[in-house]
Amino acid sequence: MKHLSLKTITLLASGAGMVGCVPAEKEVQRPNIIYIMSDDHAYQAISAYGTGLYNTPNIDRIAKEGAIFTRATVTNSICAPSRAVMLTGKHSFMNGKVDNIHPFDWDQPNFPKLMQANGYQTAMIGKIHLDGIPQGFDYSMVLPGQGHYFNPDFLIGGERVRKEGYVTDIITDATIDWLRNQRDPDRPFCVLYHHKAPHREWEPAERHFREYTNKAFPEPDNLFDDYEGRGTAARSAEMNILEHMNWAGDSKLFPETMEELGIQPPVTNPANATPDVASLQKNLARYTGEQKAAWLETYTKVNEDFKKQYPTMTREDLMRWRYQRYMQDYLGTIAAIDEGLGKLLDFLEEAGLTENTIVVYTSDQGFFLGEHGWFDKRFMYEESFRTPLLIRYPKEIKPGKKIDKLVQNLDFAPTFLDYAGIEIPEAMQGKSFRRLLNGKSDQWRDAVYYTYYEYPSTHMVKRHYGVSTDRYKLMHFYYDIDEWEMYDLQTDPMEMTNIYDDPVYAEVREMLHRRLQELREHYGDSDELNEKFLRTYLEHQAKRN
Ligand code: SGN
Ligand code: CA
Repeated sequence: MKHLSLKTITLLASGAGMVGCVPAEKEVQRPNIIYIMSDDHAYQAISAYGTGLYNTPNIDRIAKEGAIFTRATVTNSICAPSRAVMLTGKHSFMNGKVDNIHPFDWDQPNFPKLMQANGYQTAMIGKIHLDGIPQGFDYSMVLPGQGHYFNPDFLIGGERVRKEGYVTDIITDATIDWLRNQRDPDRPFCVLYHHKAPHREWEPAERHFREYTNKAFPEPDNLFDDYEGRGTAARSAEMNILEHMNWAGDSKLFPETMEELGIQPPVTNPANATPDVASLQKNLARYTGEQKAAWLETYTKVNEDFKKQYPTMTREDLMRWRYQRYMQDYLGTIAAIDEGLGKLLDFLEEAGLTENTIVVYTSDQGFFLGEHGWFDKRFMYEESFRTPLLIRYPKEIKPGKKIDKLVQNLDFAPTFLDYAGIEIPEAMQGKSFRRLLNGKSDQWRDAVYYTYYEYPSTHMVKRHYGVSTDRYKLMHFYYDIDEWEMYDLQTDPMEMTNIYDDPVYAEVREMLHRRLQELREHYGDSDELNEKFLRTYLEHQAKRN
């Protein structure tokens, strides 16, 4: 790999076409990249997407001053695999990290390593969720595993350090500090600013739980979905807000309240259940005395209020109450993300970095916010398949741009390399979407491929793979079932009716089967690979039990 000059690189004025060649036409400064990613941040919880659920003024600034992708999706809707895809630009079955269980091989190429080798300074601050020492970063400060919201531990250059405070604020401050004080101002940088929030169990900062426990949010139309019209996978998944969410760990009922009212922890697959009361106790054990006192003051009110209502509540009322509790805490954690982003954007302005810095906001996947009665992700259904994606780069992106092309997290690595003027390795399976952003072309793929593997596991979402075009979706659920589902996203955007056997759609079904097969061949996926990953998964589970 050729090393490029430190501060500047000679690039073709035309943009994307310059990858790999360096003709002497025009000197331009290489852009900086700030790649912001949250964990489980549903696009429904960003006001720029117009869903009317929640206000995110600072995230919206990126869309106003740059571009918003309305149909960005992930290739595998779960945390660690999504991160592996973003780093490597390869599908899960090619980079090997198919689920949260299989190990990730840091020795394989990734985009930060390539940027580092080409004169960029690289930093990784926040949640990475991939075991082992991160490779490709000059500086790393990462949460071990899932990390904690309050007084979290970090691995700084591999050494464990406990930091007092709230995780989102700590990650924001560390990122701004690195940008302000620790980097070499003469070299371009690429920093991964990755939040733990809004991952379960949802613990907002004190300033936010005080405020959010008093708020009410609109319900989705299919909160009371009975899963008729879908297949076995939807009916057997364990992610219903009323049936499977923890009362203590998630809804913050105190163990005494549960006992007094005779409320039992949810019934979930015993091998995979997250303990209910123990979860809450474990999280609270990290709080300082002061943090805990504030927490108790707020959530005691919640418990007292619930105890008064409970005797007369129907199942519907209970679902409604739990949905509100869920949104109060989930959105409460996003409030700190939005504030932090505001601080970062202000810093960029102050430091004169706005013009030449690409700011990307995304999530490792989408999330269900009560749609189908669910929380969590994993399914190829829209809410978890889609992910928010907003990008600002004043030099190349006109403000207020809206793009509905089918981009994926697979495309991030090639896009970043393209902007940095670094050759995109052939082995990367994604495509740079720079030309969609700068308006040079609107040629793009017409279908995307998806895989999901982690089953049997927490939430019990069955193994599946599928294809989606801009209008239709076909999915195959396999392993302990063999079922196909198909949806028309235009007539049924909430995916309530499986039309796989509907004769009206016979031709569409054939077309989707063909596209699915083509994509599986194109990306190198197969039933044999599914078998291989299933075998190692089951071996791992057998060893654990
Ligand atoms: C934990 C969560 C699950 C979540 C997985 C994976 N339970 O087990 O709800 O699906 O992580 O999430 S919790 O009660 O322990 O929070 S992922 O984002 O890491 O893939
Ligand atoms: Ca996640």
